[in-house]
Amino acid sequence: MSDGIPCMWMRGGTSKGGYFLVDDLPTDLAERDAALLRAMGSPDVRQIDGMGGADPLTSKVAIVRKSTRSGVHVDYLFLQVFVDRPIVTDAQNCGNILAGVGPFAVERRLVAADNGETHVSIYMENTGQIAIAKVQTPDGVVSYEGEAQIDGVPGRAAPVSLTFQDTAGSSCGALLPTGNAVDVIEGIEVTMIDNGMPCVVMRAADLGITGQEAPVDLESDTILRKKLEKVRLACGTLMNLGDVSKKTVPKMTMVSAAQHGGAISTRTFIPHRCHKTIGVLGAVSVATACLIEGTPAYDLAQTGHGHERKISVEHPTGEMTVVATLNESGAVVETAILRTMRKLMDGKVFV
Ligand code: NQM
Repeated sequence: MSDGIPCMWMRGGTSKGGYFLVDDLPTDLAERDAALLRAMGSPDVRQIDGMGGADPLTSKVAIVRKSTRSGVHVDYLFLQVFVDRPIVTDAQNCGNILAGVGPFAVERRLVAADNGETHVSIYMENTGQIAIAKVQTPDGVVSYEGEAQIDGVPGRAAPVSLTFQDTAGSSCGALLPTGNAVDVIEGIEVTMIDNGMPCVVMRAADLGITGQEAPVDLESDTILRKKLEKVRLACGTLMNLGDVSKKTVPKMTMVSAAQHGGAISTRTFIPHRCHKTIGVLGAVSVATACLIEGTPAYDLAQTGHGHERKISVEHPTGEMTVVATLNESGAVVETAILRTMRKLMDGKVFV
């Protein structure tokens, strides 16, 4: 048993995980990953001997440091700790855990708080891009209480708005890594897209589902899961992600017409569990696909008009609205999303 590693446990959006200062973790990466696996209780489907919640969405880590980059407050590295395999990967970013990074940075005094609202600029190390988080800091102290509500989380909390610019090609090198709005893989029309998160977007109907099924039912559909994994492995290479068999990207989103007044309806595998909602940057990428003519999502989506579009992405437990700003040629140049977060525990985790 170690002397314990200082950390804060937070809910960030619809995810949950441990937030660490880089200096509190071993510098040797193998030692660091071993400590994080032990902290979460992985590998074990129940994560009974650790803090993880037996779900990829609650087995996440943020490592934060004061930034040396000009105009940037903090650097944030996201790590996904697999639940059932001894793997810790930095191959994806996470916009939900990002929602807690600004408050954590203020709490740990990496950023001086303003009276009212503090704008924290965050360099996302996984993708080399910047996000701005607006954190509520009345009297210079982080407030977790508030009236904001996001689907997938009960109750209300303080809002954190996240703004992203230049997220196209975050991990794949280009918004449409194959250069096409649509490709046919394993007989399915797909859009391979990366506007902050590598995603494969397909029509639900082409996979033989309605797209309104509950995640638990989709997870028990072994034929669907096999098909999705075949498509995913093929797309991973085409998306410049290499062999993705041990990676949590690309995400696999099946779209259908919106049922509740939104722009589009989604069911997303991340990639082996079906998301109860949808990831933040995943939603940004899917919303972007809705705006590109020729994609399987384009014809199904209701995206409105004008330079600022509010794209409500429906998911199994509600919706997530992506506010997309388009330039003169109709390309998405900025996106914003509302999240909430909450500090759950501040102390030490024993590994
Ligand atoms: O897409 C889950 C989540 C995420 C990632 C996942 C995320 C994002 O909901 O930015 O937030 O897709 O693995 O936390």
